Amino acid sequence: MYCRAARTFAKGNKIAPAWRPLVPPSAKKIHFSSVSERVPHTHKRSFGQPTPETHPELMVKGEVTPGFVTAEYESRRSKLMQALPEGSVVISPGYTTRYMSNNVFYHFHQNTDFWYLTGFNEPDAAMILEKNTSKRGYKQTMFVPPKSESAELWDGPRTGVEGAKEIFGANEAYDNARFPMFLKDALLAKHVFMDSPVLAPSILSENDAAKRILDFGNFLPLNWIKRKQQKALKPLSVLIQELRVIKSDQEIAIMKESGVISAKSFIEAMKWTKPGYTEAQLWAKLDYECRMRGSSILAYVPVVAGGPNGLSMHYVRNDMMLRDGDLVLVDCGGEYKGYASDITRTWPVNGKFSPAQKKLYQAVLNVNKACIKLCTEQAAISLNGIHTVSTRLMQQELSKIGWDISTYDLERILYPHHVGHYLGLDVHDTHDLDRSRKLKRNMVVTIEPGIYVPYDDSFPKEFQGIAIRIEDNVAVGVEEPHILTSTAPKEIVDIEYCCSH
Ligand SMILES: [Mn+2]
Repeated sequence: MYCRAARTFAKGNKIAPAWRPLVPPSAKKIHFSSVSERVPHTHKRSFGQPTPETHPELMVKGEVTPGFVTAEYESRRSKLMQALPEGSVVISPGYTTRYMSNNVFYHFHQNTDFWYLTGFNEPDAAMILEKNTSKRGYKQTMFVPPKSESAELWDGPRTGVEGAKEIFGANEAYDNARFPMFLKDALLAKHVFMDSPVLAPSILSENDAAKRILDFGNFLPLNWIKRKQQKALKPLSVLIQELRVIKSDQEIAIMKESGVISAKSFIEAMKWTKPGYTEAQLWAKLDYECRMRGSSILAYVPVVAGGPNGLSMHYVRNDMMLRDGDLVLVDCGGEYKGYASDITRTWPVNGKFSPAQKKLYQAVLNVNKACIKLCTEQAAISLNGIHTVSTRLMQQELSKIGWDISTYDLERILYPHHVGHYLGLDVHDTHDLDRSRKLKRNMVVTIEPGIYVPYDDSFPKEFQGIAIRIEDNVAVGVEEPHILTSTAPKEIVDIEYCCSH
């Protein structure tokens, strides 16, 4: 990790830091006639993200991002713009770089709405779409970090203004420093669709000029509130989420690949687990196996919870030792070509379920399988509907193993979360859309019933301290559900087989 402070110093004071060798002016005149032959073809033109030119092993000609061609992005934008009234303008910013501490930045992750519309994967970009009467139906203007020798020396290659037009379909593209000027005009349109800049760090919230235009000082966006009251500004994200909630066939195909990769990493993790290893090591194993198969990153901080650690829904410290006789609950998934997987499996650390663990596990598994069957258009049911079914089924399954439980205890203590959520570019995808809408073909949802038994003597002693969740990713079909994560073992016999090999 380099220190950005040195760079700021060099810039601000026009003095090169001491450690940078001084190049005598005469050296600049040296001309290597054979330079172009020595530059690899992948570096003759450089970009801020993979392209078919630089990453032929990953992309084919015509793709904007791996797996997705220009026409797919074009259709997303035109669907959005067609639905808007005449005189509409869309202002969509990407994320800016976010920091873990001081100068230490996180791995850059794009704002998924912006990614969905553009596929552009550099920080500090923005797009303005204006509805018009052209054949395309709209004008696309992009603002991107410009090509810059000094900035690229530090941050790596940028795609630049020309690339934004050539690859990302922009009618016009500009240096992002010019964005505030265009923003000022865009805000004058009859209908302006944009989200509050307080929701995410972007060029809207970080650029001083843009902040002034939005009157967005001191965390009090005055003009924002005024404009909202005048109804000139309308929320954008929810419109994009309406498109995102139904996946294209290509998105489903990529999500299937994503599911297979993450499922395989679970198989390898099960094979590898042993008492004495730590949760942190198991986390590293899952990360390694996902990325070795093409995931770019884990889609979220995983839960790797040995024994009673699984009783906390969002246990992500993952810093304890895995103990003989405990189960380990793992909620983890890779992100592949932009799309998240979200799998949970629970398996015995020593490879063999105890009789009590087995009984409770089978109960949860039966609920998981019954709920997955409901993920069809024909069942005419919503995620909320499936949740209701899941609590009823859980009660029945528990009663089969001799445990009669009140609905109150089940819903408040033992199974306190929802059976599932939408899945896509985000793990909790299209989060503004409620879960009461009927499932439609090519929606992708998770089904993840669980049971968490605290150390409380009003519950059977044999089950206390056990946490089990079984989560799959399901593409909704007309008559049949398509389980994207079916290759991750979940039958007791398969898990025990896997753990013993
Ligand atoms: Mn989930």
